Amino acid sequence: MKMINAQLRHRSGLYTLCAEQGRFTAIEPQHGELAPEALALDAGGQLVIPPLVEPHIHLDAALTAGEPAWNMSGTLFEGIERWAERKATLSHEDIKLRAHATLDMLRDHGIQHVRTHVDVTDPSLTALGALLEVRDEARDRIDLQIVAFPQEGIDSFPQGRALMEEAMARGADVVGGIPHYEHTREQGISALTFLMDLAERTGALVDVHCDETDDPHSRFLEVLAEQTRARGMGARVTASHTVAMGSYDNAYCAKLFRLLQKAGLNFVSCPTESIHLQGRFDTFPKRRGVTRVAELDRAGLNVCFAQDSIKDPWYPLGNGNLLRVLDAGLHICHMMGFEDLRRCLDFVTDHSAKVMQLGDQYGLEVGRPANLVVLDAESDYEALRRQAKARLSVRHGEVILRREPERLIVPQAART
Ligand code: 17E
Ligand code: FE2
Repeated sequence: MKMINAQLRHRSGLYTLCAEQGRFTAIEPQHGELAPEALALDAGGQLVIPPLVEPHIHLDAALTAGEPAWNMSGTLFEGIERWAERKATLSHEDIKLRAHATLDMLRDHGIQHVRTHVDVTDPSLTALGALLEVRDEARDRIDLQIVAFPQEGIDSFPQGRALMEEAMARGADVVGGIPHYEHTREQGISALTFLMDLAERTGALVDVHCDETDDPHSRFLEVLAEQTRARGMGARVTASHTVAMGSYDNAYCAKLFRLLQKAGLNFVSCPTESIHLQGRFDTFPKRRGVTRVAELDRAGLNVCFAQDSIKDPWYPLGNGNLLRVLDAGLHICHMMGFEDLRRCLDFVTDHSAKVMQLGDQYGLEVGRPANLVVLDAESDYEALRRQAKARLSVRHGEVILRREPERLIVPQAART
């Protein structure tokens, strides 16, 4: 593959990128714009970035909203109840069809790396079995990581621990958790200890749904962070949601942040999901129900944005467009100062790649897999503002998506 006239983030001038056998072999500055070449892809001066990364989605539940019933209260807990009804009717084929359709949507938006949670509080582990197959079948489009996610708890669900162990033995990549949903604080802590032990034993990564509630007393993040620190697991551990942090008082947060920095764990915020599910027990003033994204970032912690849901019992909208979530997140988290705007793609690329621990499998550098996306914009700021589309997606040196520019026709009589 050869691509000319590429604008790279935060660099002036245009670049040529070359790849052979699926890996970058050269990334070099050009002297001015090059004329189109027959065998080269032409970025036309548009932004070329490593693929977008979706670090938190639930593929097993995607595209099931309303089946058999809609979540009428808009709460997390009703979502879990509605999902339990749908879970009882899952089939292998049903999950595979919806997961592939959802991955296609993500591919269409320039995403090539995805971490999905899969509910393993099901004695048949039907969803896990289906997604293990999807992980292989999707390799030419997407790198998929699978989290063994105990939606109905580990210590408060029958055989919860055994199901987690079986899921890891069958090939899940990441150990999940949901301590705020366990029946008691003690169970939340024992479940966290169990899942961290399991991750250490199996060498797996960790990604816990942590404190997804407006309850300011939900303080499992400190437990997860302390265990991460004590075990030296650092960036191998991710805390997802942590929305209770939006309700913690500042004195507690000042103490908590010291520990978070010592632990060095990652954070994922799902701002569209959280603004929808949280604040549901407030009248006015209403909380935003989102974690402290800007504050985590300023404290040097790794934090990124994710979609969480596409048309499922928790969230009725979504279409795979991660830049929509970035736009919402920056609004909700008061992050529209120029410094944030000019680096906003960090929150859907590099920071998320770190969550997934992609290491040297990610990034525009010689020797790494030749994966890239051309966005229909020149800069982070313009990509966000114009909700730029992926014009081209290249994976292992091959084009996997090409999008023709939209054409608008304004009749003569309607022109100004
Ligand atoms: N399950 C959960 O516990 N929380 C969520 N936000 C979703 C599923 C989507
Ligand atoms: Fe989630």
